[in-house]
Amino acid sequence: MAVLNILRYPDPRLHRVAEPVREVDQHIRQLVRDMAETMYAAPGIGLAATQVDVHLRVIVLDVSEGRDQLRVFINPEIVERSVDSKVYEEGCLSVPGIYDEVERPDRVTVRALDEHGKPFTVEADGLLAVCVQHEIDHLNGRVFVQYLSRLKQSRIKSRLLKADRAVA
Ligand code: GNR
Ligand code: NI
Repeated sequence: MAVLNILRYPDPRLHRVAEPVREVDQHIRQLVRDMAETMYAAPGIGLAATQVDVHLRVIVLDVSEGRDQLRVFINPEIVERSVDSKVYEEGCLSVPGIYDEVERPDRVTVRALDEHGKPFTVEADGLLAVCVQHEIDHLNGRVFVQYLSRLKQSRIKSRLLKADRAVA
């Protein structure tokens, strides 16, 4: 097991589009374990492979209170979205210290493979719906700040670049 390094916005690698997993094998299961360890250590409620510079369609997520209900989504697809939307204050491990409101469909139905390659479907609402959409965005090279105004995006960029310079 290993805690992996998380890329920080505005790293251009966060905008790569992840490739579908061809076969859910031991290599993928090891990636899932490392991603779960990284997510719990951060701590965060979700993590997309893109954030650890692996450009495969793999997500781990745990929105439970007890932090004991890991969910794994491989090659996730949103097959249905609700017409009604909801605004939620989002954050991201790749955009530390920044929180802002994003509007998304309130409920989504997601189809994916689990860590054994078995297909499943989940109807997500609440925090799970927010988080799974946020993670699928990462796989498509999209970071939540891209829903914000240009002005906010450029302020966030300079703030994070400055913070990174301060620790370097
Ligand atoms: O830990 C996380 N919290 C969070 C809060 C509100 C909306 C989305 C998230 S996901 C985030 C972890 C992360 O960056 N996943 O990509
Ligand atoms: Ni994120």
